[in-house]
Amino acid sequence: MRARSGGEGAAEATAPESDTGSAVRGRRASDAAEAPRVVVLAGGVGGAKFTVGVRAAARRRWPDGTGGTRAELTVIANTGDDLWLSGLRLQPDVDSMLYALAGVNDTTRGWGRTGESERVAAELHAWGAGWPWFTLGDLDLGAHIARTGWLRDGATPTEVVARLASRWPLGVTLLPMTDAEVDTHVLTAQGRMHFQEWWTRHRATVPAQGFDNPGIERATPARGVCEALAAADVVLFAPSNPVVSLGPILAVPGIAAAVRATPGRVVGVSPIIAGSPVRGMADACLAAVGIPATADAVGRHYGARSAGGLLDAWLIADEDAALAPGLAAAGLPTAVRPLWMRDLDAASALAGDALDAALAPHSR
Ligand code: FO1
Repeated sequence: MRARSGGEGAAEATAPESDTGSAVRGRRASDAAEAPRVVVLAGGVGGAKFTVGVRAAARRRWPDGTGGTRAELTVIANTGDDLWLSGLRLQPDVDSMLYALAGVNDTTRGWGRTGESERVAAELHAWGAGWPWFTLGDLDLGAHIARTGWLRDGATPTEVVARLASRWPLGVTLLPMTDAEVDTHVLTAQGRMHFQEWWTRHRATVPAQGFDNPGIERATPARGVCEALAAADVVLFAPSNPVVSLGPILAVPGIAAAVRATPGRVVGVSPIIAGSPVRGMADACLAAVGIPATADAVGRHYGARSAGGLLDAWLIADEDAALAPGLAAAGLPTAVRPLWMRDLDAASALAGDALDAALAPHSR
C-alpha cells in the first residue's frame, strides 16, 4: 500500500501476508496486478463520480498505451430509481453513470446533461402531463425516447443500456442490476409513493417508514452481473446510498451471494463522513431502516465477509479515524483515507486507495 502522510494511527485495510503468499483465488495475483478485473456496484451521483474516479485510476495504473486501461471495468448500476413518466422509461442512475463516464453530465445540478434546454418540459407542464416537479431536459429526453422505443421493439433493458453506452467510448461495461422492473417505493404515513416523488418532490422530508421494491424477490440479475462477480479480482462498493442505491442491487436474488462468493477482494467506501452523507439524503434513508448515519454503522450493516457479511475491507474518512479500531476489532479491516470527491483528482485518488486496499498482499 502506498505511503501517505497523515495516516498515523490509521488501521490498515490488509492483514499481513500469509504463508501461502499473495495468491488471489481463481487468478494468480500477478494476473490481477497486470490488469485486474474490477467490478463496481454503484448508484446515484456519488456512485457516478466514484466510477469515473475508478476509470481514471485504472488508466493511470494499467495504461493500454492509447489513453485507456488494460484493466477490465464493469459497473453494476442501481435500477431501483427507475420510473415510467409520460409514457417513457427513465433510468436515472444508469443515465447518471452514462453521462458522467461520457463527460456530458451536468456537474452543477448533479443529474442530467450539460448544455441542457427544457422546451419540451415547458410544453409538458402546459399540457399538465408528467410531474411538474420532475424536469425532463430535451437532450435527456432523447435518451428516454430511444430507450422506450427499443424496449417496445423487444430489446431487454440490458441490451438497451449497451446500445446507449455504445454511443461513447466509456471504457467500462455498464450493466443494470436486473432486467426486471423493480422501482423503489417509499412507505410513509401518507401512504406508499414512488421513490422519485419522495426524493425529488418532498426532498426526503416526509418521514419514511421503510422502502420496498415490489417484485424484486422474483427478479434475476441481469446477464453479465454474476459472471462479472465470479471473475472479479476486485469488487468495489461505491460511496452510494446504502439503502436506496446499493440496497436494491444487493436485494436482487443472487447478487449478494455472488458478492460473498467472488474470488476477488470486496472493498467498500463509506458514504457517510462525520455523521453526514457525502451527498444526497442518505441519512433520511438510514433513519427509516434503523441504521445510524455513521461510517461505523454502515460498515457493520454491510458486514465483514469473514463473518458472513460482504466486505473484506472498509474505507472511512479521516474525520472518522476514531471509529477504525472498533471496526477492525469487530472483524472489518478498516482504512482511514480522505473521502471527499471534490474533483476528478480526488475521486481518482480515492478509487486508487480502494484498489490498493483490494490488491495489496493479504491473507484470506
Ligand atoms: N432530480 C431533481 O432533483 N429534480 C429533477 O427534476 C430531476 C429530474 C431528473 C430527470 C431525469 C433523471 O435521470 C434524473 C432526474 N433527477 C432530478 C435526479 C434524480 O431524481 C435523483 O437524484 C436520482 O434518482 C438519485 O440517484
